[in-house]
Amino acid sequence: MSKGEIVLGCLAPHPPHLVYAENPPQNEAFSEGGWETLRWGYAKLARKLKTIDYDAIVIFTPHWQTYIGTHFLGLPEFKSKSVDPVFPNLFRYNYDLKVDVELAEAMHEETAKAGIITKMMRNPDFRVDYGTITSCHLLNPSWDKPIVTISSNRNSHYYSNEVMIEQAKALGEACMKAIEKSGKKVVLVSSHSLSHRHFVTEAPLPEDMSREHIYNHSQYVWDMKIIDMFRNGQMKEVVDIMPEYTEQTIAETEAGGLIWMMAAMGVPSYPAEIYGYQSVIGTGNCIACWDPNNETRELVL
Ligand code: 2X7
Ligand code: FE2
Repeated sequence: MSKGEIVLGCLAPHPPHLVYAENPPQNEAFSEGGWETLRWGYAKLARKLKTIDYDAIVIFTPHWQTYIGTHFLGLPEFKSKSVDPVFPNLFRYNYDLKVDVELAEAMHEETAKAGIITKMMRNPDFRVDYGTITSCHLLNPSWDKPIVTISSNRNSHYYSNEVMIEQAKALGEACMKAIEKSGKKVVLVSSHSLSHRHFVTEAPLPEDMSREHIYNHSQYVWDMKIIDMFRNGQMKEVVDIMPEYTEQTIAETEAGGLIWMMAAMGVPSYPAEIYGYQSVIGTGNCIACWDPNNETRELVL
């Protein structure tokens, strides 16, 4: 068996507004559109994914929060309705998804070997979070690949951003070992926004784009700084400034997803592909990917 590999790493924000704006048949709410810059960027990245040969999507989500250890989905199928607790008016999504349990178990095993507390989620009634569903739907609307979802252990809250970084690095390296041993080709997804201060009142029509803008200028400047570093292949530097960036912009990087993905990918020094940046209820959202293949990596935006 040949060595498994990561064929792509995606930064895939998950405001449920984006699924709402698409009006897929799985979602019960109806919209008149909105947030096109992000949705069109996602559509372009989804087309790239269709050209890549891969076996599974492995996604790290901040909205499955676990306080004791890191958990992995551990049954072959999860089917239910996922309702966003904050935006039930926008997101009531009927899902039926397949899990690569073999890969999830291999990651669980390597994670335990690295000394991290970890558990498989075997409850058939477990409701999959909207972060997983939104990012996976927008990257692969046909849902024709199995997924592995990884929970976010709340290290930043229990300890500090620095502890979160150490744990996320160890988790990323453990997942990489499992992928290599599995012989599979895997797409990694780090599901989150960048800056995360947001409005606390909703416009009468949520998709009214005349009401959408970044929450404040300083978090916009921080986001642009980070995205510039993505473009320039400075991921080591991004990891270094992550505690300060996260604190200054209350970024959703606090859950550890980006560090996990970068550690698994050996902290890339090549440029990221950028597919778009837009605010959703004032938060900063960037769609980006890291393509380890020199021949297919593009300058997108
Ligand atoms: O989970 C989210 C988010 N990260 C950003 C914006 C809006 C809603 O939900
Ligand atoms: Fe979120």
